[in-house]
Amino acid sequence: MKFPKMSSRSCSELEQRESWDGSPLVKYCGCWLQVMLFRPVLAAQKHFKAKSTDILLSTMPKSGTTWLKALTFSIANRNVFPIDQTPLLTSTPHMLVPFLELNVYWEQDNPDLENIPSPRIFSTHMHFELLPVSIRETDCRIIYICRNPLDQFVSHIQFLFRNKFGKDADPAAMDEAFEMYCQGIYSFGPFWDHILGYWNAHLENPGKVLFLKYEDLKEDITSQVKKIAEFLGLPFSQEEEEQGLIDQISGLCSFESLRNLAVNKTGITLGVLKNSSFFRKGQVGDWANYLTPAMAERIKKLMDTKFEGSGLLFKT
Ligand code: PAP
Repeated sequence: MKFPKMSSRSCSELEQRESWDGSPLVKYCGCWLQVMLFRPVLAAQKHFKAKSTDILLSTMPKSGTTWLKALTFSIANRNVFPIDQTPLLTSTPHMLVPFLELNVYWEQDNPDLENIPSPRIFSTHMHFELLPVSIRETDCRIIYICRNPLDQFVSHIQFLFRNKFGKDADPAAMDEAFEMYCQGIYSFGPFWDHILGYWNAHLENPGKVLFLKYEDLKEDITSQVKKIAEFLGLPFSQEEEEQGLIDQISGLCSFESLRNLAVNKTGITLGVLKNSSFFRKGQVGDWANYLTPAMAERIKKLMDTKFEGSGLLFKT
């Protein structure tokens, strides 16, 4: 694999824009990042030392991050915590699986991560091309989940409205956000580069990068839970299957189950985001309630153009 050479240029030398929600963005190696994440991303690139037992969960925001965190934590730790004593009952998935750029390297450039028990599970919204070199060069595994861009856009906008970022939830605000989305100018955009980066990495090395789709998990969670376990080298034994462990994990991590836990109904994450806002509807196709036919057509055309020849298809 060939990767761009990382530079440690200062943010002020790079192209900058204001995001629709008012946050300043910087374009780094073709990826739009919130300016406040530039330093943590560089710190992670410089200092993160991956171990071969590490698991990295990677996503565009609003593509199924919370769900994937709950599932992977449960699958990887199933011999440590019985389902009825899982930390997921009292901690949010985001507390159990920290983001590299938003948690781990947020306050410190070089935190000590050595004593975290294996497997260490981290998450990121970074593009594949921005990942710390050690992640790409060791045997650690990456699980990527993506979601059809129509639902992902709507979910993101509704999340910002719910947390009262940027503009009020009026149609003009939606139009402005939509325009920037189609230009790829928003935090961790453009979606096509984000998705294609991991898709190509998966095609090149499927044993290292597992590529999942939110819609497939909604359609058949059992097969996807098995797939994750097998990818991690932790397949379910026949005895576990007969005991119904896959159903128990799927049930625990389902939208209804997580949403109804007290820990996910109250409190905040990252200082400002309501925990409840991570559980809105959890459906495929909710975009139809928000996007006009013309808007939907524009995103579909973008998908056709950008994903042409990649073999990537989305259920919308
Ligand atoms: P993040 O990237 O900011 O962490 P993320 O968890 O990817 O957010 O996105 C939240 C979306 O996943 C919400 O979608 P919606 O706005 O269309 O409703 C949320 O409802 C959905 N979600 C959260 N947990 C689950 C789950 N257990 N099953 C299915 N969908 C879920």
